[in-house]
Amino acid sequence: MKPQNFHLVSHALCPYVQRSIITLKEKSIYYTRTDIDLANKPGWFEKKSPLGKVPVLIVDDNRALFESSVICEYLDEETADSLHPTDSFEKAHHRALIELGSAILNNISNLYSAKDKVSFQNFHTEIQRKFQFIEKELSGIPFFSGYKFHLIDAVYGPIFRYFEVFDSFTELNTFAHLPKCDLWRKALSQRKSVQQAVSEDYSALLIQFLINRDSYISQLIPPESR
Ligand SMILES: N[C@@H](CCC(=O)N[C@@H](CS)C(=O)NCC(=O)O)C(=O)O
Repeated sequence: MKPQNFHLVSHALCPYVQRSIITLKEKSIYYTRTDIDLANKPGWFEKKSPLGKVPVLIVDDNRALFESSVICEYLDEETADSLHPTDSFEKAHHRALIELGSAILNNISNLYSAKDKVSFQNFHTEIQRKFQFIEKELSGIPFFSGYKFHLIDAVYGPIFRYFEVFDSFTELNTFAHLPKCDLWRKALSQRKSVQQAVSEDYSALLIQFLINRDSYISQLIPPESR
């Protein structure tokens, strides 16, 4: 890799930021980071990010990339030992399931924003339906395709992290009948890069975020967690 200076514009809870950080860590790439307030975006950020979303990767202080999948693939291509499969179909398959991961993140956002129990349960059913599909696609242990960690693993680590927090105060049991997904999520939760993609107060920050949402899930959070 040519000597380059990487700076990630971030947010403490963002799962798309986390997948970029996991990729940086898996590839041992040095980077610096600035967290921004998404409710009060700085002017310099708006100039770099046409969609107004994090993550943004600033390369050598003057070039910027947005969209987490693009950032992860760029970092992967800039460094040796690709985190994508070499076989074209396998690579395309991983990319397709990465897209599915982004759709699951949209469903999770719908889930925690749902105002009533019925829509909350409907969104959860939709999430489980997608994981039932993934359960059939999972070919490896401990990670998606076996022992090697891939970009697809970097995408699903932050998705599963939501359920660790949800499981601490709900009866959702999302993976109760999905044994392969359950093993996969446990393996990802043990991976250093996945653990280090968030700060130690992640769960507390997420719970506070969910309380502030003032939605159905906010009511499920017990007083002792507030
Ligand atoms: N497709 C984008 C999604 C990124 C995204 O949704 N980021 C959220 C935070 S997790 C954001 O910046 N939201 C601010 C906004 O939409 O105003 C990616 O993969 O990078």
